[in-house]
Amino acid sequence: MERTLSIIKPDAVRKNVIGEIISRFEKNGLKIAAMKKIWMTKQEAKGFYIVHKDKPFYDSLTDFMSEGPIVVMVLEGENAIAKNREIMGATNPANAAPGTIRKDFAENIERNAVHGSDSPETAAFEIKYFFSELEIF
Ligand code: RTP
Ligand code: MG
Repeated sequence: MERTLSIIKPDAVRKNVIGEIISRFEKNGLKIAAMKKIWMTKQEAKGFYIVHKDKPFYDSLTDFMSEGPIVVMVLEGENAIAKNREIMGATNPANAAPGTIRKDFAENIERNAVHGSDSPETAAFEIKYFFSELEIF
């Protein structure tokens, strides 16, 4: 069993599609091992996306991720990291496959509805950023 961090981003929370997104994870065999709704400060968003600190989109991305509440989850299952990214679809919704979350709910390459860890190392960092081991079941 593998764990990954998933975020429903501010654009999707505002669209009122939290349930529809979670349902796609469950239908694909991923289990919600932990979940909460939070509102990050700009500083907290910058800490979360520290790997992107030198990218041109870092400032805009962290403004977006702190503009409203988000839902953070730990998803658990076989190949959870890859499976979650498959369900999410490509970063840019214009390139996302039909039936993926980003194809159906993302607005553009930045306001793209969901986040998912991209490796075991980032998953470990990202899960710890939001959850204590005592909150994950
Ligand atoms: P994520 O980390 O959110 O799961 O998305 P990802 O792996 O598909 O994309 P990544 O390259 O890690 O980028 C992180 C987030 O930054 C925003 N972004 N904006 N304006 C741009 O060119 C651009 N590129 C990326 C997106 O919100 C992306 O999900
Ligand atoms: Mg990424």
